[in-house]
Amino acid sequence: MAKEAKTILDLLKEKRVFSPRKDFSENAHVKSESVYKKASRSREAFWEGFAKELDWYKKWRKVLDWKTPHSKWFVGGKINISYNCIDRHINTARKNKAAIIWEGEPGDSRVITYWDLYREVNKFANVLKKLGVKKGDRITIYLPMIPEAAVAMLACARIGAPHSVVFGGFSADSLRDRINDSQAKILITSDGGFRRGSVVPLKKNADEALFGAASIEKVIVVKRVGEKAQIEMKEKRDLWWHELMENAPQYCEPEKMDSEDMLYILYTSGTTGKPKGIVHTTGGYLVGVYATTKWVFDLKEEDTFWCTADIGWVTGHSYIVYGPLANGATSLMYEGAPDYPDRDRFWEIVEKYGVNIFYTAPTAIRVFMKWGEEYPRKHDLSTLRLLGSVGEPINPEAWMWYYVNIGNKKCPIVDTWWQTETGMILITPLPGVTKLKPASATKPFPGIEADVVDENGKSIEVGAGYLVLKSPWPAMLRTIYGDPERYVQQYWSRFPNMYFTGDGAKRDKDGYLWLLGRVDDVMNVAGHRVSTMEVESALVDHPSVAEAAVIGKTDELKGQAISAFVTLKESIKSNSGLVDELKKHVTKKIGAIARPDDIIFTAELPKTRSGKIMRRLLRDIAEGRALGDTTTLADPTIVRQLKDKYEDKEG
Ligand code: 7RM
Repeated sequence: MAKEAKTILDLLKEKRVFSPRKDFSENAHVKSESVYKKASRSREAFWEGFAKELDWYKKWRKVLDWKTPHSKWFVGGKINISYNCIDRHINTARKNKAAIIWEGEPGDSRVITYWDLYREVNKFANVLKKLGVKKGDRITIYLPMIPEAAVAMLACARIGAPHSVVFGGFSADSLRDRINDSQAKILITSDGGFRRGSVVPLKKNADEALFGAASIEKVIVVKRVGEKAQIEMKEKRDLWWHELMENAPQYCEPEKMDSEDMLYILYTSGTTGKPKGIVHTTGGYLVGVYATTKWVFDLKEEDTFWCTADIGWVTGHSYIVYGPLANGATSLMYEGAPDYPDRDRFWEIVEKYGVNIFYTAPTAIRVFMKWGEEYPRKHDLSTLRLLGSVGEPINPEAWMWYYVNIGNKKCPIVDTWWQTETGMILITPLPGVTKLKPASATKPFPGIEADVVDENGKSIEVGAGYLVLKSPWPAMLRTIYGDPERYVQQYWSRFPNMYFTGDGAKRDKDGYLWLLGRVDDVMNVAGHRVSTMEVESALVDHPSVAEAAVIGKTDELKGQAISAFVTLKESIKSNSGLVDELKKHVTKKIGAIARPDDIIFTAELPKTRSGKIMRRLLRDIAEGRALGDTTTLADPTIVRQLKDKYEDKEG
């Protein structure tokens, strides 16, 4: 316990408060706390106000239809998201404004104006239609961070074909599972992508995934790396993006989507081995991301907004593509790693494009901290006026480092809490009004009813408990694709009439929220969600492994690192070669983000008398704590032996 308690205590001791600067507040979209009161007086009227700033084909009859746990927003409304992200800007002064500024890893770059985006999206929507894609057909996108990824998403949205973007770092097996779960008809990929000077073989992975993914009829391939990747184009199945685009017609009428028509599926890790296909719909999602992009980031017409996430995660969906473009903003997109070719790559990009708003993850900030101030100091970062953080709890030290070294003590930091499921930011400061406390995500966004509750669902005024949401919000997930019961069971069963987030949180006497990390079997590794069960299944899939238990161990840089405790089949002898082999096996099954840092072989795993693996004890062992209560164990000596073994390994 000692270690965990210390971090929480540190948080509780945190006393510094940073009030918004006067010059920032005076010019901010939100200048006064009265928005909170106004929103809580009528949440529906509050969200409706944002909906009215968008373009609808047909107005909604009703803002919200709520039958717990199912919500419908802007009922009866008809809208198209690609129209709202593109068409409505091209008859304004934004026509030739940069919509996407793209920086490739090797240093190539493209500036895509709203007009350019309009042309590309229309043409690609026509390409999809010509290949027989109809409203409702699912399309899988497996691309690097290149503009075509955004074009493909928006083209899908234009014709009403839900996209399912799969992160380019996922393996062939993971891609196959996601294709099969969604029964996608088309796969969009590229010959490869660049990562730290080498080529990620996306097309090769895709080919492998397609053995056993029969729903895919056509594969569209973007040429990104050219000769640097050896790829094979399968006749009749594989088509080049650029060839299809050559003769595609210039205009494609947007599909008039119902507010509740599906916009996308995005897979995320849950507490079982099988990722969940989170379903987002059209009207409410757009209103939610539009509103939060505008208010949380205080987004202005002239801003260059850079969110460093990958498009394969929800942060990329909501805050690289849909939120910024719905606001007519300039969104920066970067293909590569933060340390390639050197550790100042991010700051070089901020300087090169005069980035004003910068949104990244604590794990990246902690790595920058380790690399040292010299890297940001090499560059002029004076254009920055607001910083954001997302993906995991940020520690006060990292917050302060970010505030001083990147923000030059003048930029507010918005620590934004949300999830794939929430679709939009839900807990966050409003930069023009909220007093910041380093490492607190502060307060629910106006109109959001979050609470901290105990085991019985009773609200805890001041203290720690479970984070729940007590009323619906526009961008909330509607269901889990193909598994409506799991939706109810997963999110709405733990506490009656409340959405359970899976996170722990503490509320202080000022009503500020401090996120404490997951309380379920989901790990957070460098800002990525990884399920312990998924890694366990991958390990057990190896012929030498009998049983595996996986835990997230506190890690200074990554937040959590993966430790695996493995029992081998009787005939197998452990050896260091096998450790590497198992790590490789997990990488192959899931992807590099799930690769265990430690693998410890053990003759047995600590289990309760009813056969449940005691992960808490494994965590104690991995984090070097005194062993807690072991009385419920079937065989307490196992833990002692394991602990000795672990400490031997560390020493
Ligand atoms: C946006 C995203 C969701 C999980 C969530 C939390 C953790 C995210 C914060 C955070 C503390 C934050 N979607 N999390 N943001 N924890 N402070 N500001 O990350 O679906 O991939 O992950 O991430 O545990 O439940 S996600």
